[in-house]
Amino acid sequence: MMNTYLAVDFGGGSGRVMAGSICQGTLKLEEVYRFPNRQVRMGNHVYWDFLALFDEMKNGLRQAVRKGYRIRSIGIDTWGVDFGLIDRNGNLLGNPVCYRDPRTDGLPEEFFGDNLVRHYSEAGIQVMSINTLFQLYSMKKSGDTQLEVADRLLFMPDLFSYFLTGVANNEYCIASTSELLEARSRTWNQPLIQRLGVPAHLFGDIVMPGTVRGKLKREIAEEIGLTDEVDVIAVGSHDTASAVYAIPSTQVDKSRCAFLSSGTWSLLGVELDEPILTEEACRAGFTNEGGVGGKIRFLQNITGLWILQRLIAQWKERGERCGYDFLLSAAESADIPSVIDVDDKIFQNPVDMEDAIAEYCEAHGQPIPETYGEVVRCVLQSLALRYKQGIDQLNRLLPAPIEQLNIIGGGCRNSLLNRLTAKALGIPVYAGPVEATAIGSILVQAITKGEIGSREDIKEFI
Ligand code: LRH
Repeated sequence: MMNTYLAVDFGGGSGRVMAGSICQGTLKLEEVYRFPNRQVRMGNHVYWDFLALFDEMKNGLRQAVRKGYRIRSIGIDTWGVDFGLIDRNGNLLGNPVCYRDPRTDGLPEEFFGDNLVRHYSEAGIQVMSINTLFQLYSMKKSGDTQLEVADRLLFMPDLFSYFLTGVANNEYCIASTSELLEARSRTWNQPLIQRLGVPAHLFGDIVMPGTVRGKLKREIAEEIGLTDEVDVIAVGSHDTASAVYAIPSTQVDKSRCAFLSSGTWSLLGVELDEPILTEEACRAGFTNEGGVGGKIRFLQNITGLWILQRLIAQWKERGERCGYDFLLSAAESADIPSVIDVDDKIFQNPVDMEDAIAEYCEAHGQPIPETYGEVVRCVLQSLALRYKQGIDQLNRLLPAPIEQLNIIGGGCRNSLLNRLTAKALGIPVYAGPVEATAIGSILVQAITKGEIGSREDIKEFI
């Protein structure tokens, strides 16, 4: 029987467990289980429901066991920046707060004032109010008592892995999204942590992708019906890091090939060996996030299909007819000139996304999209133009211009958006693989287990 690696991938809207096996230079992939991930508003905050997510993950693992896979390891990836705090007895001190919570509004300006460029030359991270740094700053400011008793800070994939293994550590790629690492040394930025005023002991050992975090706890193995010992492996545990690791081999020189990891967010950039920490990169909103193999993901965080996802959810709640295919074909034939700035704060977490779009268009003297088709067309063409702006900015920062774009992740199924992007960019655009994140996670696990030597072994296939 073939060795199977499980990728547990948590996204902003849903999570899933994928099973992957390497078979004669190809990868067999199956989605074993999928479950929803909801943000819960309670009191003054927006939370993730960690307990429900943990339970659903176990349901997915149990399902994989039932299917008879020979499971060798598990790897966890999630969205960036969010975290949980545990006390010295290993108990979770409250539900992780969602990065869309407004508690960090205005804090980057307050924290850095005029020192932004200097800070960027060390951290290299796009300063966004959602980043862990500002979440901690807001907790500090409000006198959050969790900070007084917290022993360790664990980013979401670290937290899931901790409760699976009992081992607490911080994986490099996800830690890099915090804005609390030094980009070059790839270690904690101690002076910044000191300035922030939170205890240094919160930040633990940084492990690289490919490190075995620990064995799956016996009681969990029993609970899901597993008799074999299984490793929990640190993969590129930031979802984008795993996705970028799975980018297919390309016809053009790699340095001229950009990626767009398309989902709730659009992550647009290139893979580099070393960070770019210049003022120009800072001003253009680029981030130097950690990649698998110590690489740097030099990219922009762009608000992606979130706007469309919210619109669809909202229309569904109202009982309106709005399947994805129907909406895309309506958008295909719609004709509306309006363009929104997808990164405008107004779209971060509005109560009503359609109203937010109307408000934006009105404020900017543009026609308000009325029909489903017009609203969706407006969103998609705005995204395509934003990608064009991102590629132009990349071209100004890199030694040679980008000649090809690879769109990976679930969003690359949106063929209208792909075409609008290709038209805006004027370079070849390739779509796929949809399952890049799971593939990247499974590749790291298979390499760690010694089944393949490197990602190049199956890159042809990808
Ligand atoms: C996309 C993503 C992105 C950001 C955001 C918070 O899922 O990971 O790279 O970090 O979530």
